[in-house]
Amino acid sequence: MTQKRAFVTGITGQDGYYLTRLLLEKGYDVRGIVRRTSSMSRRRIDQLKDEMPDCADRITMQYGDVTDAAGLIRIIMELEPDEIYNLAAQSHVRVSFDKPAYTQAANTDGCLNLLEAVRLLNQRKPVRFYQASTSEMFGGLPETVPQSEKTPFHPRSPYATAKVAAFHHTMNYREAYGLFACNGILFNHESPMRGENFVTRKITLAAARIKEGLQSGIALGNIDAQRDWGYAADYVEGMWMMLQHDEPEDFVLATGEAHTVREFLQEAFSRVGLDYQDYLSIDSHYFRPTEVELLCGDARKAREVLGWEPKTSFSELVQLMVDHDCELARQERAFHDLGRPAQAT
Ligand code: NAP
Ligand code: G4F
Repeated sequence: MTQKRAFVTGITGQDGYYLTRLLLEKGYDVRGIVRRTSSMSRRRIDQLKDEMPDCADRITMQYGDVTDAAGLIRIIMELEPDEIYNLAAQSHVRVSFDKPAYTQAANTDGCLNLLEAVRLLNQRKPVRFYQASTSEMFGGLPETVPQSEKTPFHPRSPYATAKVAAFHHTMNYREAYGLFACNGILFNHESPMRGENFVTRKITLAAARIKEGLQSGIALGNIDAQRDWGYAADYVEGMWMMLQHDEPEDFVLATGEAHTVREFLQEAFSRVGLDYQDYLSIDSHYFRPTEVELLCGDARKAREVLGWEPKTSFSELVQLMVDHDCELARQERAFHDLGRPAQAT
């Protein structure tokens, strides 16, 4: 059998790391695009290459941006991938209120640009497309819980409205042109690879650094919001399963359990033997003009049709993130100690 080729946008992000790892394990060649920035943003993929040296030659990166339609068409027509995973996005909800137009360009137009390229390639050879849709599209109104594929959308941020448009573009290209195009409606998923300004990682880094004496406190916004948090490594498996299914369909991936940010804090700080209340301050800067109060998903369809299930519990997730960040904090501490003048005895 010939080796499968996957094209991944957003390969330098959290999910890009876990999805690429999974695809390499399954024998794929993986091509990713990376934005040109003044300093390199390939930290996670460089780490992956170190972790899987035997597979490193099956990852190729090239410059590209999902807002550059012509560039995408050129790359995709040259590469002729079997599967395309569109993970690229301005993915921070709070930031989307400050950068609404850019968020729409990356999150909606980026998806549309890719769908056009997929439509062209599909005339030459079959190709399967995954769109990273999100539970944010539901808006988290308590009367909609638990949210499934049938729950109406009520987007409450520029991020979510842009993702709703991309969701509909994906569905429309499937219906209009017969493309194999799926939306994965993923609830929050976290890991040690999570960006530092999402609430879970902000908390686990703070707990670890406070424990090592590297930080004195943590400032947060709404700690009563509830999220359905799973482990990113489990969720990328679901993305891949969607593209192996016989029919292109949309699926929710979730754990079905909701926890408040406060509970996450409590669990993370107690893992390092601290009481979060001694270190927490509330800062209005982190509140959003409209909040998504309660996300809790119903992933029955993915379980029954794909056989997908999350494998990692809330407590296990918090523990693995805190333990990872404690190791980072110890290294940071050791580095600082090296630079200190020796104490006079
Ligand atoms: P992430 O860590 O923020 O990664 C986003 C990726 O998109 C990064 O590689 C980023 O590149 C890239 N990107 C941003 N703008 C781009 C552009 N214009 N052109 C090309 N690449 C661009 O996000 P994630 O957590 O891995 O999430 C992956 C996808 O799933 C996103 O679409 C997100 O909206 C969606 N999603 C995430 C979750 C979740 O809980 N994690 C849940 C539902 C849906 P740089 O490295 O250069 O910034
Ligand atoms: O960690 P968050 O920023 O994630 P949010 O907004 O749920 O979005 C993430 O999950 C979505 C899936 O549902 C993805 F589509 C999206 O791309 C992203 O990955 O915030 C979680 C909650 C919010 O209610 C927020 O108001 O935590 C609250 N929060 C409280 N203090 C904070 C903070 N969030 C952040 N980022 N920083 C704070 O200091």
